[in-house]
Amino acid sequence: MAAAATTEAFVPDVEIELVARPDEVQLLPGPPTAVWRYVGRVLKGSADALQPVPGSFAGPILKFRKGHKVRIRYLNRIPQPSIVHWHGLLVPERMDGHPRDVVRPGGGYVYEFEVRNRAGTYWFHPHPHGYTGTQVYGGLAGLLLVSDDEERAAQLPSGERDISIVLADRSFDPANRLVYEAAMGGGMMGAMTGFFGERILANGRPSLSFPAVAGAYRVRLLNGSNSRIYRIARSDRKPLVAIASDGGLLAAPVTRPFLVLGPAERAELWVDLHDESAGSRIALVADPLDFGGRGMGMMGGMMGRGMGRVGPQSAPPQSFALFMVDRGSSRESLPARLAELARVAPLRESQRREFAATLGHMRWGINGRTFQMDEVAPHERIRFGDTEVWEFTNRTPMMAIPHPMHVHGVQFRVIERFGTPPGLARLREGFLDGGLKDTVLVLPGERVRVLLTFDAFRGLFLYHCHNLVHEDMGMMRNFLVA
Ligand SMILES: [Cu+2]
Repeated sequence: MAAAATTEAFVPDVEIELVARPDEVQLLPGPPTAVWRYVGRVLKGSADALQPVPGSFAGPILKFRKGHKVRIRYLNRIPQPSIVHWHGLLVPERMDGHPRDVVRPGGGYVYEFEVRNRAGTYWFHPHPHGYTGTQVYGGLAGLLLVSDDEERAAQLPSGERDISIVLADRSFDPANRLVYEAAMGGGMMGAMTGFFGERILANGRPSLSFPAVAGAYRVRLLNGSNSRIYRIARSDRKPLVAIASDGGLLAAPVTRPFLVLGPAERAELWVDLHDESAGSRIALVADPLDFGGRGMGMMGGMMGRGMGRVGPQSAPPQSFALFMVDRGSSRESLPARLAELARVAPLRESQRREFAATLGHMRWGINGRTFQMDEVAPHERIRFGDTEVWEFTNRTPMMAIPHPMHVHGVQFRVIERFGTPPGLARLREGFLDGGLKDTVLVLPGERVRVLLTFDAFRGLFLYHCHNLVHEDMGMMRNFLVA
């Protein structure tokens, strides 16, 4: 197979070895926790291209520049077939981590691609069919940060004031072992709603704290959870200032009372501590996410219970990142403009496709279909170069569950949301729909229209729900760009 070997004509700027392997990490008091994790090393290029995350299962953080040619030698040392997907990156089909390209335990895969994306907070994780949830839960996920000249011009906080946080929920047994399957076996309702761990971890730790100056911080957030949705706010209830979404900088900063971040979504915050005096303690907190029951009928109540069984949906706010201001001050000003983003204009010849969440025989699907390795339905064939409107609908009367819908191979724009039930309308204040996105949370009852242009690569790509329990049960499909 071509991807098992390097290509002679490809001269990488950065070459990395990335190994997925079992390990043990001290996460909680008591015995260490057995995890799977990625470990890596730089074989060629700047040592800054790979930054380990100490004391965590998450990571390492990969750092690339736009335009760089990257070669990654992936080695699979976990006892399951696996493959790596570079979430949000525009790469050729055979570099995208399609489940058909899984490598067996002991095998490897060589990735070669040029970084085409603009600066932003992307990430990487396994993508085998049926095991993605298990493998991500085991610890296999890391951030991939892209930088470029436009970002540099914005002069955002950098160095130790550029902080990356991966949020993920986990449950542990009394011996500190990760619990996933047992909870999944907790019945049909568990499989329908997803998995909700008892603890929220930030970079694999119960909480993070940072000695801070009275200045500004750039905080990158990834929801790396299998199913949980976070509602994120400041402990002092000042509004959040968001500067970037999945696909990089917003055109201009926006303020939000809170952020709603579904699985796989990213956001970047400008955390302003200028007005804080020495001794101040400002935290980012994950609030209970009240889906309520009103406006969604009987099953709304059922979902409320399912999601509220454990964790913050029914628990008090949990602080996951604490800024302890005690080290002087600095002055930074928030740029009024951050980046050039094309206006989302109505299309002249828009091709519109609808992709509906469907439920059949207690299995989630899309338009009534579930994942088949090579199958492409007639409505999943796209002409290369076309711009289209895709409408994701979430209207399953028997089950009101949010679905974070992810499309590979593109960064898209959200055009419109319809049909948000009155009981959930407040959550809309927490979305960053104005930027480039690769994953969009579709609330129960909603229809969300996104604008996509398929001009990056021809080939077979995936779109799916990023609730990994849903994805693994088949709420995933191919589309073919030809
Ligand atoms: Cu889903």
